[in-house]
Amino acid sequence: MSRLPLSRSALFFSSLCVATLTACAPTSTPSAAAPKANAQQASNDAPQAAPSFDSANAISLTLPIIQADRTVIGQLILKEAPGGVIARVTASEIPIGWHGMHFHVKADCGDTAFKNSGGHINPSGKEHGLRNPNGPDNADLPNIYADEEGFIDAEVFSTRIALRGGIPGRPNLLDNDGSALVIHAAEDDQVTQPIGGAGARIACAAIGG
Ligand SMILES: [Cu+2]
Repeated sequence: MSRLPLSRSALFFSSLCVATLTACAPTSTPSAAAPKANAQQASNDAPQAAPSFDSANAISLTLPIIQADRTVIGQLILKEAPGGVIARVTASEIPIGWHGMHFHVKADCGDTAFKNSGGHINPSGKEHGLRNPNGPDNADLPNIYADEEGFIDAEVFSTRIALRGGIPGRPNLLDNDGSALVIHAAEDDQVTQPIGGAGARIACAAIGG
């Protein structure tokens, strides 16, 4: 399937911002505003479902993904599910190949190296890596792949985080300082500490905060 050239893709994203008032800003279902009080609680409890999950009032967020030069190169959609969070990533201008991706502790994509987003969300204190017998940490996610034209279309699911507070074993992405989805330059080997050798941070989406 042929893909849009990068310039048209960029136009698509900017058009999306105009066409839908919510496409380029954090949005949430007002009645499902995430409680702040129990955010980022440390717990070794097994991941659990949100109590009395109400799909009609489930939180859904649409957020811009930016690269180092501040341009918007894609979109992150987060959807609350009874047992975790679904994350859909669409992006362009990503170097071909596999890339590590994690949830970092702060909704701050303000510096070009995206270091302001901090380290991994990890109140569980587990080691990094989906293939690590002493892991994974709360931030860990599968790798995503950018095709030969630099496009990513991926959807992943994590049972180790949440979009509201108060769920044992699942820290809230929407706590007081929010969080960030960070895409790295290289593949995450899912074993090596602390980030699987995934290298520099090349794209970032601020979540809440
Ligand atoms: Cu990371």
